[in-house]
Formats: sequence, structure tokens, C-alpha cells
Amino acid sequence: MGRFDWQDPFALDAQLTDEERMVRDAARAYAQEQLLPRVTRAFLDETFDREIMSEMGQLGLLGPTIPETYGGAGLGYVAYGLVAREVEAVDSGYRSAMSVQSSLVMHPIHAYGTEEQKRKYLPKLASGEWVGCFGLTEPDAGSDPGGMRTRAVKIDGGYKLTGSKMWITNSPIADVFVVWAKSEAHGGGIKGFVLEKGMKGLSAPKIEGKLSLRASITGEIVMDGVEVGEDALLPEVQGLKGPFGCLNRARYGIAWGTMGAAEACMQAARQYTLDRAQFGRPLAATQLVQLKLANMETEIALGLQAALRCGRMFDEGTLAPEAISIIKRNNCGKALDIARVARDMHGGNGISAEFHVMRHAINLETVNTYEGTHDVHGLILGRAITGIAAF
Ligand code: TGC
Ligand code: FAD
Repeated sequence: MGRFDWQDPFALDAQLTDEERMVRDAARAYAQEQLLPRVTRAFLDETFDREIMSEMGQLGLLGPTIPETYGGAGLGYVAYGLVAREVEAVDSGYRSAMSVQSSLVMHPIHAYGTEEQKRKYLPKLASGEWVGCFGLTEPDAGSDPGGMRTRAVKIDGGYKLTGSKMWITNSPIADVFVVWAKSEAHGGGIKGFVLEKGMKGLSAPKIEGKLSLRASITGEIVMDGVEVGEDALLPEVQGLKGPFGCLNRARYGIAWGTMGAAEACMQAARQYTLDRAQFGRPLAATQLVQLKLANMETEIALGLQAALRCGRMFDEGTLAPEAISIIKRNNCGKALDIARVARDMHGGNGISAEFHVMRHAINLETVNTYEGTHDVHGLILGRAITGIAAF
């Protein structure tokens, strides 16, 4: 029989390649040494340090699955997931910035763009010289993006875009905007466009006063008759499968990332209850506390193993979107429960920024909602199980 390691109960480490372990260790060192020391201040002040994108770029954490020819690291999806886990162990907002750049901006340009678009945008996005954002959600179209109102109208030599996008990660600091619009010239079908900061009619006001994901910057995208050339169109995809192809990747990364946040909360709760004594003994010596830790341990072990399996299937080309819904939904929901319980186990200290657990819990409220809410992923699975769409 083997020896039980509570920090790695199913020997996840042994299921990784040397390269994957190396990437994980580099991401862990960066997250713990460079991100952790500044996150509390950033969260309290509601600021995102733009420098983080350049640092991540230098380490090869942006677009890690994009081929090296375009500035990416040419890694597999397990390595991508491992990076998300390490970054989100510090803060879901930092993982957000990274996921958007990699899966929602670099991926569509790589998968649906022209050779010129790839050469123009990908190396600068990979290095963090440019920041990207992804505009799908609108004020009146969230869970149902097919109801979007943004329109692209054909003009001489290009298109004119009008509409607005809401809740867009990174938009106020973005240089590059991947936006989705219904295009008359394409039979009203949804097409992707790459816009650039400074275009006439384009603005991206910041959304202030978020109580969650405060270390990530979020804004609107307002397009007031933005005129772009033909070269702004992503020619290789039409319809919702374009944005969904990007979301598949980001949702998969979130399944890993949320387990990183959950692990951080569990480790904090374990240490806190070992150190803190009440009624003459450590809190960790009580049955209730041990049961809570055992529940956390179980959900994290299962969630990570499922994410790893999906990563291997992603690399083999056999992963179905519905399987991603299982892990996105399960791992977000479980991480949110774990963070709330860890907050409770810290007692009064649990509400202090210094102990990190409440920041994770309130961040995970957003993560449970974006990229398809917990219930919408339930409905995606319900449709797959019954053959009936209940949206
Ligand atoms: P439906 O009829 O199901 O599908 C329309 C077309 O899309 C195809 N498709 C997919 N393709 C690839 N991957 C997937 N996961 C796909 N899901 C659907 C489908 O085959 C079809 O293709 P075709 O060729 O037949 O046209 O579309 P629906 O309108 O009924 O969709 C319903 C539903 C619930 C599945 C969908 O609307 C949904 O997923 N809603 C959630 C919206 C969402 O996730 N928004 C995310 C916005 S981005 C974001 O939150 C970024 S946060 C980033 C961060 O900071 O980390
Ligand atoms: P709604 O769709 O209005 O949902 C409200 C509630 O109704 C939810 O509980 C939902 O589960 C439920 N509901 C919806 N439909 C049904 C149904 N048919 N049956 C039962 N219940 C239903 N979007 C982007 O495009 N790009 C980004 O970068 C981005 N970043 C974000 C960052 C943050 C901080 C946040 C909060 C959001 C971000 N989003 C982004 C938007 C996000 O994807 C949406 O908020 C999400 O898809 C939900 O849409 P909604 O907010 O309009 O909620």
C-alpha cells in the first residue's frame, strides 16, 4: 500500500510530465513571491497593476498553448491548467487577467484569424506588451449571448460597429478588443472583430464599486459607430461557436484555477485551526473541524483529478464541451463552499483581509457566475442528458 499525502492524495504530481512540473513550479514561485505580497493592497484599493501582464508575459504564462512561432510557449492544456491553479491560489482576479489574454483573446486570433492578424497581434499579446479583452456579454444579453444587440454594418472597405458590452475584464486597460457582433453582410450571423484602442467611437469606461474580484479591472466597451477595415474581421468562424470555442478553453482553466483557490483556503483553515486553541485544545482537535477539513480534502482531490483527466482529453482532442461544463460548474461551486467554510473556521479573523480566505470567497462569487453561471452549466448538462433544451 502507498503512503497517504494529504497535500496530494491521488498523487497528481506523479501523473505529470517533467515539463508540466517545471511549468507548475515556475508559476508557483512567481505567484507566491511576486503576486501574493501585493494582492491585499490591490484588492483593498480596487486596482490592477498593469505591470503584472508584462511579468506574466516574460515568464511565458500568456498564451501558453499558442505555438512558439507566434510567441506562445507551445505547451499542452495540462500545463495551462497548472498555471491557472497556481495563480488563482493567490487571487481569482489575477487568473482572470491571464485567462482572458490567453483563451479569449489569443485563442480566437490564432484559431479564426488571418496570418497577418496572427503575426500582428499574437507576439505582443504573448509578451504582455499589449493587453487584450473579450466582449461578448451585453447589458441585456448575459446567459443568452445569442440575444446580443451589437451590430456590424458593411461600409466601403470594412464595417461600422455599434453597440455596448458589459462586465468586460481588462477593457479599461486594453490595447486589443475582440468583440462579437451580428453582421448584416453575413446574414445576421455572429462574427468576431479585432478593434484597437484609440479607434474613433470606441471607449471602455471602468466599472467601479465591485465587491468581488477587486484586484481585476472590469469595464464596459462602448462602440459608437466604430469604423474598421476588412482586416479587423476574424474570417474563419461564424456563429456562437466562435465565442464558445474560446469559452471552452477559459472554462477549462477556471476548473483548475478554482481548485487552487480552494487549496489555499483549506491550507489556511488547517493551519489556523492547528494554531488556535479554544476550550483548552486546538480547534483542529475537534470532530467538527476535522470533518470540515475531510470534506474539503475530498472535493479538492476529486476536482483536481477530474480537471487533469479533462486536460489530457483536451490534448488528445477528445474533450466535449459538456464535460467542461461538469468541471467548471462543480469546481466553482465546491471552491465557493470551501472558501465560505474556511472563512467561518477563522472566526472573527476570517473577515480580515490579512487572512485571505474572505477575499477568495467573495472572488469566487464572480467565478461561479462568469463564463456561464452554475445553473446555466446545469442546463447545458440537462440538455445533453435529456435531449431537451430548458434554457
Ligand atoms: P446553442 O444553440 O447551444 O449553440 C449555438 C452554436 O454554438 C455551438 N456551441 C458550441 N461550440 C463550441 N463549444 C461550445 N461549448 C458550444 N456550445 C454551443 C453549437 O453547436 C451551435 O453551433 P451551430 O453551428 O449549430 O450554430 O446556443 P444557445 O444560444 O442555445 O446557447 C445556450 C447556452 C446556455 C449554451 C449558451 O448561451 C451559454 O453558454 N451561455 C453562457 C454565456 C457565457 O458563458 N458567457 C461568458 C461570457 S465571457 C466571460 O464571462 C469571461 S469572464 C473571463 C474572466 O475574467 O476570466
Ligand atoms: P443573467 O444571464 O441575467 O442571469 C441572472 C440569473 O439568472 C443567474 O442566476 C442565472 O443562472 C439565471 N438564469 C439565466 N438564464 C436562466 C434560465 N434559462 N433558467 C434559469 N435560470 C437562468 N463577459 C464577457 O463577455 N467578457 C468578460 O471579460 C467578462 N468578464 C466578467 C467579469 C466579471 C467581474 C463579471 C461579474 C462578469 C464578467 N462577464 C464577462 C460577464 C459574465 O459572463 C456574465 O455576468 C454571465 O454570463 C451571466 O450573465 P448576466 O450577468 O447577464 O446574468
